[in-house]
Amino acid sequence: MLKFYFNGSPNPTKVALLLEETGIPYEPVPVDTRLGAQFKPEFLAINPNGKVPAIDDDGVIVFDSNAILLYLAEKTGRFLPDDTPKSRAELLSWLMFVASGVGPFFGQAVHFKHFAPEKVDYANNRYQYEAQRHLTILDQRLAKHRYMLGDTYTIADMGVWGWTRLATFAAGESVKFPNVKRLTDEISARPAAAKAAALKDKFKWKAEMDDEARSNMFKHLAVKVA
Ligand SMILES: N[C@@H](CCC(=O)N[C@@H](CS)C(=O)NCC(=O)O)C(=O)O
Repeated sequence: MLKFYFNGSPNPTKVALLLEETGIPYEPVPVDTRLGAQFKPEFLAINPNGKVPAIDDDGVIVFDSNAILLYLAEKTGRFLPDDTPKSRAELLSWLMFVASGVGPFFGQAVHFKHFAPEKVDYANNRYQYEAQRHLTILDQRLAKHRYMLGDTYTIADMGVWGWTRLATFAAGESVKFPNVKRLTDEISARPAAAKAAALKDKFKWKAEMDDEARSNMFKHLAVKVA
């Protein structure tokens, strides 16, 4: 059975959504990153990058959330746009936009807004700006199309949803993106999304963001490289 290495954060949750949408049987394997489980040799053998999500699909290993979305969508033939060069180009473009833009910039926006041990105005402003810039691009796209790729719900929407369900946490209460909210709310109302979001509640996790958690999640605190 497919093993799904995960925690309750955005990148694994978008993969949980696709697993639930497709109904693929899977065994969830919790990786408590606050306890440093991502650095155990057995997990690094699955993902040398030491991050969740990753899957082991009967010996086929895939890591990085958007790679997993594409792998599973292509394997099942589901949640993909039309099989034309134009549609595939759009899928790859928006999926990579999520992978290289939305994910990393939202991740840093959350870090500097909520978790950085010291307040750094420059970094906070830069990543808030970038998070909001990416949201603006998504919002403009969704003003013209029901879904990211047009009329069909695809893995590009799932990739977006993983992060936009936390848009307020990442970018602040005062930031309003009505079209992004419409899509996010529509997906969140799907039974598969409720199951994906609830998956983490079946396991026990370290709740405190204390010195132990910081030492596991923010390894740079212990070294001076610049
Ligand atoms: N590019 C990766 C990023 C994965 C990622 O950053 N995962 C976070 C949770 S959302 C993680 O495992 N953090 C633990 C750590 O950095 O030690 C993806 O899209 O899957």
